Amino acid sequence: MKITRAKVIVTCPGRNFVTLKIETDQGVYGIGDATLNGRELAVVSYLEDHVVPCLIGRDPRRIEDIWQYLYRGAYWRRGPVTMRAIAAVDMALWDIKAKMAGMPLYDLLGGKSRDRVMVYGHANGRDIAETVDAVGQYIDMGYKAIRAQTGIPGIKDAYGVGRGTLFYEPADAALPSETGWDTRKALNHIPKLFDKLRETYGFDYHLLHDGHHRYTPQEAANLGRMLEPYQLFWLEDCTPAENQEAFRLVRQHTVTPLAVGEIFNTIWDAKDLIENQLIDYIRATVVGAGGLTHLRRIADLASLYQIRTGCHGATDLSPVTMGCALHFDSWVPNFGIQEYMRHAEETDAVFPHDYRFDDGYLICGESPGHGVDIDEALAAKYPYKPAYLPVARLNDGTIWNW
Ligand code: GCO
Ligand code: MG
Repeated sequence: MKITRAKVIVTCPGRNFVTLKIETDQGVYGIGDATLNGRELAVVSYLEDHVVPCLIGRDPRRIEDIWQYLYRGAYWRRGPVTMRAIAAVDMALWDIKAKMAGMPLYDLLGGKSRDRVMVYGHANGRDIAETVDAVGQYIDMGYKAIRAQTGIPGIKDAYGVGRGTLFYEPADAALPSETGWDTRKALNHIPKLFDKLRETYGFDYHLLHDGHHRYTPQEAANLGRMLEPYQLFWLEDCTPAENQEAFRLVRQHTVTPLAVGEIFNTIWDAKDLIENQLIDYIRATVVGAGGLTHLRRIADLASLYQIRTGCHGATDLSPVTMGCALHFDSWVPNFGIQEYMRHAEETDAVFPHDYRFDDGYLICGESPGHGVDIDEALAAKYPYKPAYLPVARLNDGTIWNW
């Protein structure tokens, strides 16, 4: 069996997506996601100019060998562009193998460990009252777990606040828009949000919060401690993780569960965090961390320390990643939760898929493969539109972590 063609499809049905379609001499094809929000075309070139020529003629059944070939063979290991390209190939190859076996992908991974996948949605508002209402809407839709973010008085476009209450799309401008940040104001305001949420809805729902890399370790420890009475499911990205050791300080001072990893590319980004038990949830996902082949390794390492998974699932990961993630989530023994931001209707139409939402859970489809396809004719109607993530500045103009 041979790979005969691999093609990169760029489309913007509501937002930009990069998709890889691998075709074989047996008529079976596979689909992979290669979207890197704000740097999409770098991955397109990496795939078209440097990966696709190496794939033609290879046996698509040799997933592990092709993974190692692309990872070790590049010599320049790791990084978001390389690992997204590898992830796209990996997803497409698993899709092909599962289709050939006539099995849903979870069966090939080892079979289901659970019937349904608990997801969390994003509730946000310009102020506490609006966020409290938005959380109520999620509860009414059946969600058991909700991430809550709010506007903060005195901060221009605080992280996580969208235009409506239910949708949030940060990559909103042809050049990065400028937002503000003020840690003092945030530390004063965020605990009030969770106080109100617990007072309004009680303690039966899981609540999550994303710090989006804004705090120093000491500030993150302070926030984690202040949030303890509200028993969060997790506090995410409380401090940047390039220095994994930074989480030790946070950990020493708070029992609020910690999650990190949506920008991790490989197991090496998480190794110290996991082995030193500095986190509770690992957020690496299929497209970010080299596909299913590599994400499995991260999850297995995490399982030794009772650390659970919490795959990134924002709208900048295409339905292809969501489909793969749901097969992974259905199988992985140490599953925690899956992020689920709803895609726009146009996105869902371009990527026909067989997963579905039901009462706070996503249910993985049963069709052979990962269950997500691309409608190429429809995709062609939505040409690429440059869109960047924002930047953040402190009051004195200093660039901060967005
Ligand atoms: C999340 C994330 C996203 C990111 C986005 C960047 O937890 O869902 O923080 O909202 O900001 O994926 O492109
Ligand atoms: Mg996040």
